[in-house]
Amino acid sequence: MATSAYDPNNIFAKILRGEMPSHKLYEDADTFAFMDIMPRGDGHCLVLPKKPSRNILDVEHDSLAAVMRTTQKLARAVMKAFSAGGVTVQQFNETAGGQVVFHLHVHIIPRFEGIALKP
Ligand code: DGP
Repeated sequence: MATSAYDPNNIFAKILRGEMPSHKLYEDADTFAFMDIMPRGDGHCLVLPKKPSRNILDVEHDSLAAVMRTTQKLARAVMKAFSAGGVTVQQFNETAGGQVVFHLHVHIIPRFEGIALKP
């Protein structure tokens, strides 16, 4: 799979190392979740594996499974917390795929009937 190398100085790696602040929502042995700094809707948050992975193209299966377990847990939690009618789960890979920060992350965005996401 032809992807670039993982850059240990990407912004999410710094957040994981505690070198940059974040609004933490959840943490376990394998994953970390925090609020998105540019929310596309109320309650927009991100789930990351702690292990370095650039995106879905290079992530190890155990790490990916852990991210999806946490994604399900948080999707249920934010839907309840925001009394949302649904939830959008999104994930971008490489620049052409819309990825901006190159540490794997999953977006969780609570959704409300008739309300579009901010661009
Ligand atoms: P993408 O790689 O396209 O999935 O977008 C990266 C997302 O990360 C975008 O929604 C904004 C968010 N983001 C970027 N920098 C920071 C940061 O320093 N802190 C937080 N909490 N979120 C960030």
